[in-house]
Amino acid sequence: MNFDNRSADPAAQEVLAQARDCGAQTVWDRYDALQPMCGFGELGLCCQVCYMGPCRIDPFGEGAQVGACGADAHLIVARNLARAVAAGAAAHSDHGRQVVEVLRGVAGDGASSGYSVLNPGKLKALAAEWGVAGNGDVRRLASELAVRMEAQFGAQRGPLVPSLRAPEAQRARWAKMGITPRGIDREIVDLLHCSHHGVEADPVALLRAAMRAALADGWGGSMIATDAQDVLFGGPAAIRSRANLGVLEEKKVNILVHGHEPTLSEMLVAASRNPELLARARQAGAEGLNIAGICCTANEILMRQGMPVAGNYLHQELALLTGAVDVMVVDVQCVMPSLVQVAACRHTRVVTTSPQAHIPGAEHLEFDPREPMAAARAIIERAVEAFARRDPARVRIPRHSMDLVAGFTNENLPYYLGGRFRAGYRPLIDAVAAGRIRGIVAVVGCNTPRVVQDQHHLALVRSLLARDVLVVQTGCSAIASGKAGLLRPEAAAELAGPGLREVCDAVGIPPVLHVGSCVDNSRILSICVALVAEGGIGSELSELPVAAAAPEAMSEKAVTIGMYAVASGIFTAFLPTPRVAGSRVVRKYLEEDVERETGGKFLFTNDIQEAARAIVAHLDGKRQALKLAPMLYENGVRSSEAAVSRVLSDYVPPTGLTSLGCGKAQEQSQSRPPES
Ligand code: MSK
Repeated sequence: MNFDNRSADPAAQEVLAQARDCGAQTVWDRYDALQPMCGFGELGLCCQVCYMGPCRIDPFGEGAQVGACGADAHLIVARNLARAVAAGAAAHSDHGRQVVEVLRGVAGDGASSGYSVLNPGKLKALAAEWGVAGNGDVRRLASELAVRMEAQFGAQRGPLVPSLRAPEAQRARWAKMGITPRGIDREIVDLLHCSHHGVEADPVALLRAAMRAALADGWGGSMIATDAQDVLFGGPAAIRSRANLGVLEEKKVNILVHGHEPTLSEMLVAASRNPELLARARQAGAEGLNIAGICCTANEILMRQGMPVAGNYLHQELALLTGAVDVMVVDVQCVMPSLVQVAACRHTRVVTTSPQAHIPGAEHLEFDPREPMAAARAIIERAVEAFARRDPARVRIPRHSMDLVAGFTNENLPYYLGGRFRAGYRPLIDAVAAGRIRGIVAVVGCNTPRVVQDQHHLALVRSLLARDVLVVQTGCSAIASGKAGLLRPEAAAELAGPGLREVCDAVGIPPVLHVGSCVDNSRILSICVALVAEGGIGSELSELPVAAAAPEAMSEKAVTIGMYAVASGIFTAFLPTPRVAGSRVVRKYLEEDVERETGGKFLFTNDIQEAARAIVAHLDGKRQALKLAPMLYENGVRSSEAAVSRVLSDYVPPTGLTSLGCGKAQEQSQSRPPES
């Protein structure tokens, strides 16, 4: 058994073979043991919102067609989906709230005095946007901004301040539909209320309420999280690193961070450079301290610090099975409760840190943002102690790791795309208008054992690149591309169509841009806003030649992200099909009718080739509507000499960016745009 039916990643296949040999169970084993899964549940037809049930609707029309209360299949499917959206919005937005609390404490009110503002430029820009006046005292400004941001969670009336960044035409659509997001918490509570037994009985009205809550996440909680993190920890810049299990180091103390919030992980990175702690590691026989990450905490410290990524969602157990992880420290979201059992096969300590997330059997060291360095030190001390107990004979680290470049944002992209003297989105828009780049597609989201790990992500991204589509990525999808080498500048020459390759070669960027973690999907919205603002390829998001895809969606947050993308006017392919197949009303609304209202729509499918074809057709349709030039190359052949653009003629690359090609010296590893 070579496990290629479980993962497309050779490192994962290697560790899965080790797991079989030592009898360790992983998510794939548990998933297989659950087959066949409940067909009612898969179709979304099982209702558990009251205690008359659970009720289930017979999809073949022979048995019950309504629940005990009279709810039909369409209402039940819509209610289940709405509740997933509420949970996803709550998770992202609560992450945002935690970071804002830390930002408020920067002024020294006792809540989180261990942090400071590392990005005063962004702080001042945000203060101007939010109407915060100040006398130049950065700490005061940060505190005032945080107070305003906090108020967005409890606000009763909208619109949310960050949602005003959306183009006017898009906001007019929301107003007409009655889905302009008000307060973040209010929309989540409203949706839970509407989907309670005996409240909203119109499935389409419920889906509109779900869109409003999702918008409160995308243009509210998530956007606030991204902004507050950038203010506290610095705006990312293009940076080199490596990804996959091979980043674990046999001779060093390995600490893996996993989850989503960067507040502790940033401190761990700082503590890992502390000479005293390094000396302790050496005393224990280690050559140093190695901090790496899983999932979105990894993306956060990758984007800002260049820390290596050990893997995406389905790698969390595999990393422990290498026997090389001394401590896995987790915060919130996407953390499998199984970690403690898997860690028990080795010497690894699992440490939970959030007051919201405990795992029986794990050590709980509750993170206090007033003493972040103390928490980081305590974790490193535990890791050093665990290293001393590590059995070298049981350490088997797959030799797979890949170079990558990450750290692109809506703020620094103009600099990287336009060069030193033409920073802006105009060169990108010119490349799209001239038919060098077909469009821009966001490929985001999780892994799921329902799909061979990474296979959908990689198939879709490769297929889009070949068709001259620039890809932007976040979350575990970005990590999948990182492991496969698609985040290297060289990937343009290897995989991109000739038009995209010309642009990437000239600029020195990879054809796939890593723009961050799950909350950083807000950066993708901001890129779309900037494209509209620059002008020339659409006056609202729904007119742009852009699309989105979640090829291996697992989390409720993925449903929420898809929902706010569609509500923002973006065509979104969602795979595997979520639990909507039991209702033709829900499917028809979300896959067809909603387009007339928001300008966006879903494609639900299990077929990644169908998704790729539909995305390309969508981009071509948008290009046609905008009367853009035909694609300059079709099937690798130059199709129109007339469409020669001026995009690259006077390009002067930003200092250092073209040196981000892999294999170059480490001191060249970060290219930072000028301070704003
Ligand atoms: S971590 S939500 S598995 S992308 Fe953001 Fe990965 Fe999905 Fe979690």
